[in-house]
This record gives sequence, C-alpha cells and structure tokens, in this order.
Amino acid sequence: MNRTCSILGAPVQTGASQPGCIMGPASLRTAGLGTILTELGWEVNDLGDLAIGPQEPMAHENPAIHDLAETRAWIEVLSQAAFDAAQSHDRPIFIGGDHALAAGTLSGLAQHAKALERPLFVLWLDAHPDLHTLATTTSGNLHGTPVAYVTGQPDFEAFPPLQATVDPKNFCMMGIRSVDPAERDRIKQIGMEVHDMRSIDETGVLAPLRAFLDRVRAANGLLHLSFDVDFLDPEIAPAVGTTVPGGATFREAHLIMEELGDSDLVTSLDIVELNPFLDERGRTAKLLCDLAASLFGRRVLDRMTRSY
Ligand code: 5AB
Ligand code: MN
Ligand code: MN
Ligand code: MN
Repeated sequence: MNRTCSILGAPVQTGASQPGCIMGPASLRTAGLGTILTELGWEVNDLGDLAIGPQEPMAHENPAIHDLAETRAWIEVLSQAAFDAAQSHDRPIFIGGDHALAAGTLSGLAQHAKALERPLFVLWLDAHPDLHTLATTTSGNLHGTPVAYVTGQPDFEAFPPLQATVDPKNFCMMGIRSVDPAERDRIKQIGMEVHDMRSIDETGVLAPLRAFLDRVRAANGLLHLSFDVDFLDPEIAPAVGTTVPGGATFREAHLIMEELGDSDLVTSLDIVELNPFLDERGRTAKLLCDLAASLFGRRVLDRMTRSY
C-alpha cells in the first residue's frame, strides 16, 4: 500500500528581514519535490499554498517587532492546517516561507499529539535556536521566536493562545552556531538539548541523532523535523538570508536524512527559509529536494546500517 504525504506551501516572509521567502514554495515545486517523492513510491497530495487576508497593523511594546499582525495571522492559519493535515496524511510537508511558520505548524501538531495522547518530539536543524520571546528579540524578526512560543515561554500575549505546548525536553537541536545572549540564558533555563557545530565536529551527527531517535521510539512519540536552510553550510546552500559560515556539510545532512528515513519515525516536516531570490541557478532548491528524497527513502544501495 502507498504511504501518503501532503505538501502545503506557506509563502510567509514577514518573519524575516529581507523579502524573498514568499517564492520558496514555488522554487521547491519547480525543483521537482512532488515528482521526486512520487517516484519513491509515495502518494503525494499537493494541497497548494495557504494564504492570509489583509491585516490591520498591530503595535507592540517592543518597537523592534515588525509585521506582527501578518505573522500572527499566518500562525493561526498554519496551526489549523497542520492539525488537519496530520490527521489526514501519513506525513505532511510544510514548505516555506520563513521559520515563523514553525510557530504555526508546531502549535497545530502539538494539539494533534495531545489528542492522540502521544508526546511530540522535534528535531531542529538550524544555525540558530530561534528562542527569542517577543520581549527579548532585538532584531524584531519573528522567525527568531518559534521555539520560545511553542514551548510556552512568557511574553507571547500578542501571538494566538496555544491549545498545547511542546515540552522543551523533547527538542533536539543540531547545527547551532549563532546564539544571542537571551537565547543562551533560555537554553540553560529550560534545559534544551543543543548540539552546536563544535559538538558535531567532535562526535559527528550520528551518535547524538541515534540517542535522540531511541528516546522518540521508547516514548512512542511523534517526530517533527524542522529544517532551516541555514543549517547547511552557505557554500552548498547560498539561498538563505541569514547565512552563518561553518554549517553542516552535504554528507552530514544526507546522513541525517538517511538515518531518519531508516528509523521511519518522522511524522511531519518543515522546509523553511529558502530565499530563491538569493539562489544560484536553483542549486539550493535542488539540494533540498535531494535531502527530502533521502528522508523519504532514496538510497544508493539497498542496505540498512542499523536495525530498528
Ligand atoms: B532563523 C537572530 N537570532 O533574532 C535574530 O533563520 C537570527 O529562522 C534569527 O533561524 C534567525 O534576529 C532566525 C540574530
Ligand atoms: Mn530558524
Ligand atoms: Mn536559522
Ligand atoms: Mn534564516
């Protein structure tokens, strides 16, 4: 029997400082995301792009924050869409769009997990922990806030109220290499598992990943993968507004995807922050499609390195 996945575009770019992520879903479709997954044997349901209506501007006491009303509206739309998609498909894929979209997807998925009485785990692949609250962000770019929001940190009165939160202990972050002071304090305070690039250099990606997957399996958890393009080294993935040198290599990224695919634990994913305006002949979009293919079962040889 075919496994089903859905593709949901969310052309949100109000969470970032520079425009371009609005074209992310179109670029990933142009690079052939749906076709690649179909060829791997998945039944692909492309549900098109979500949209928000025109918004009245919303002020906030933190004057740095911009486009609050639009981002809030996206979170509302995405939360409902993620809840619905998780109920009707084996594996929804949310294609962005900037990372503010994860505030919506994770809030809807947390609600879905709660209804199933299963814990939701999150693998967060990113150069950044995105742990600002509306009070601590100094850039005012709301794509830096989704993890703080969905884990129930204070000062999010201006965002939609959460039906369910994600336990910060159920996050695993990898690739982190740019952390602001307020985020550093919060990581300590809430005890989040963060593998920065130095620890990846020391241990490689497999050991921490397998330890995390063992936890997910033991808890019968749902697993959401949130993939920020800036997790990758900018040399191989230039199409992102917030490049940080020293990111994950081509093989590190594929190995993570292959291992996740073998585990069969991933139940949903975000691909975010692709800014096609900054791409070079579509190479970042194509790389992302190939990484998705590794996650959805493409293999060089038909073998398993570990029995699950
Ligand atoms: B991304 C920064 N911490 O708050 C801020 O790309 C960057 O979704 C946020 O990870 C990057 O503006 C958000 C400096
Ligand atoms: Mn991010
Ligand atoms: Mn990032
Ligand atoms: Mn970014």
